[in-house]
Amino acid sequence: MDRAGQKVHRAMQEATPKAGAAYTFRRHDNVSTDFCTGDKQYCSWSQESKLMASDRRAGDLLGSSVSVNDVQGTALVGAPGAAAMSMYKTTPANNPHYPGKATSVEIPIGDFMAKWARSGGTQTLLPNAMRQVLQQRAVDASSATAVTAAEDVDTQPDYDDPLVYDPRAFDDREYAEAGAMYVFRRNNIIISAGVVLEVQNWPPTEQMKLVPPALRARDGLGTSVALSGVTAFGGANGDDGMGNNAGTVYQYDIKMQRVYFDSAEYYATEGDNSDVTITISRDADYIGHPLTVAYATSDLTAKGIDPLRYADCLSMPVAAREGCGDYVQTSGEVTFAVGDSAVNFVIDLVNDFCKEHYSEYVQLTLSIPGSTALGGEEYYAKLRIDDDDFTYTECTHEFL
Ligand SMILES: [Ca+2]
Ligand SMILES: [Ca+2]
Ligand SMILES: [Ca+2]
Repeated sequence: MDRAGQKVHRAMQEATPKAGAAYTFRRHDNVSTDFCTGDKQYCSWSQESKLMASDRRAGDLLGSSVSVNDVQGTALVGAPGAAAMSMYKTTPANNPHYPGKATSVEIPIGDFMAKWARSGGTQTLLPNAMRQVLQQRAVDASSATAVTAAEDVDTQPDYDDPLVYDPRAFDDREYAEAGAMYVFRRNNIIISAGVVLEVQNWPPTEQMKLVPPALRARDGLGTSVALSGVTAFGGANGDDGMGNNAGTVYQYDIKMQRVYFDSAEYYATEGDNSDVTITISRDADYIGHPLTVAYATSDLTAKGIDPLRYADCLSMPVAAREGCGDYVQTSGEVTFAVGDSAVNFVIDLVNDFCKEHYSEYVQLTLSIPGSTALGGEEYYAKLRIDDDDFTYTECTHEFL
């Protein structure tokens, strides 16, 4: 702006435009940080914090909806523009990853669902979104061909981008605008004998990220949110479950905000430990309530086998164990009874006589029963399995 007398504002270019944020403010006595208990004229408001998603990306629109429970110190914030992401904060790759290497398998589910899951002989994490995108690509490609055939160069869309034509190329439309909900948790005020020792504060990134398993591109989870006690609701008005954009609402019990893995990394030694016990704890706030949490393992570098295979392997001499992996895939639910501050689950480990160069890692995740793995540092842990076979040779069989 060049108008005389007007200030010119210039802002830095943002790295993540429209990622969004939510701000918290606190009302306090205008000469101290104490609660304002007198007349309003003696109160003032201060900004406490700026809340942002740890995996923020441009266009997430975090803050499109907000709900706060001031008593427990929880804020639920919607980000309807967020793309669906893996727990490693990356957008999953599109399938098939490698031309010619994808294999079609029979899926033991109903024909209708199976058609969703198979798009051109491929499987995908987000089947319906994949199908929509493939259909859209076909439309794009045929309209581009038609325009080219008519030699009407002026109206030809910009199809320089090879993504449009290559069915195997990465296409972020498969994951766009799925939406997400983030739970932020306040560190509460510390008061001693009526004196505020430390004012309440909010860590700037989320305690947990909530994403339901059925979420797909353009569902818009977090268009609206509501929090009542520990019950959280999130609207996803683009959900197609009951018809195109019919919408849906998800409900969560977020007592999980007070639960955590005891350790970021557990460890065990093959041979020494036939299993490893994983402890999950919770803080005192909800100890008067029972709480069921779900847990699961997944392969990082370690290879998991199922319990049937494990039974086979256990019946073989250690020297003969081939294709027995490193550990037994484990998932389930465990319940904190009233008064329990810790619960356990056990992962069985496999011993063999194969030397391995590196320690193996297993990913451990927690979830609210029915949800996907929760996002948030306290809900992720790793199990490291150390090899004990340094006096043996490396094995050549598969699935080590
Ligand atoms: Ca061993
Ligand atoms: Ca070994
Ligand atoms: Ca191994």
